[in-house]
Order: sequence, then structure tokens, then C-alpha cells
Amino acid sequence: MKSFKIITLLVLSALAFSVSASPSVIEVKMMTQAPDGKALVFDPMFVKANVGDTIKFEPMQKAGHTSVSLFVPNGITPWHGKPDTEMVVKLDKEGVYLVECDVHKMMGMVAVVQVGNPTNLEEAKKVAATESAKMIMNKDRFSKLLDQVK
Ligand SMILES: [Cu+2]
Repeated sequence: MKSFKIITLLVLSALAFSVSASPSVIEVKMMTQAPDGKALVFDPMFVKANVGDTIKFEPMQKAGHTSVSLFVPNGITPWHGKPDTEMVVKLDKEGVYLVECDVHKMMGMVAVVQVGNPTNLEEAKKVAATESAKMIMNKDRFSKLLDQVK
């Protein structure tokens, strides 16, 4: 009887596993110089993820790069990574996340993360517009990235 229960549990957990896709870890590089010639970028700059995924920001070259949340869905704790240090964030809420490098935000070193449905897109666009106005380079980057949100 005991082994029957264990087998039932194993079958049930196997079913649960096959139904829901397992969460993934998405790597975003923080680069001073990307292979395509772009300077001061997150690579990729636009990420589409599922609720429960994890995003890992990795410094590839040292230039004080940071991963800082500029705007996050309600219920997500804002983060402020240390310079040239890996930053791992769990994407537990759906919506749009805006990310910037503290040191190079003026140069448009920003990223957009879409998790599930972009429920807060309009609010994100407002924040992005305010931030873009302060940039001296790549002023249109945030709006181009937000155009990819579907
Ligand atoms: Cu930077």
C-alpha cells in the first residue's frame, strides 16, 4: 500500500512537470563593447520571459556597469546591483520591467524585460519617456525596445 502511494506521487509530480514548462535562467551581458560594435549595452536589450523565470545580469568587461531597476511591476522589490558584479533577479510578477546601468544610463545603457502580459505598459512608457529625455545618446532606445513588447 505504501509503495502504491509513492508510485502515485511520482506519476502526479511527473505530470505536473510536463504540463508547466520549467522556469529558465536568462543571461543578459553587460558590455562596454559588444561584438556588433555597439558600446555600453545590455545584450540582449530586450528580453521576453515567463513568470517564474530568473534573469542574470553578467558584467563582461569592467567599466562600473550595474543592473538597476528603473521601473518594476507592483509587488516586485526594486533592485540596485553593485558595479561590475553579477545581479540575479527572480521575475515573479508579470508586466514590463525597465532596467538601466547607473553609470551609463545617460548614454542609453538600458534594457526592457517583458514578463507574461505587459499589464503595466502605459505606465512603463511614461517612465521611459521621462528617463529618455535626460539621455545624451540613444534617446530613442527605450521607445524602440518598448515597441517590441507584444
Ligand atoms: Cu554601464
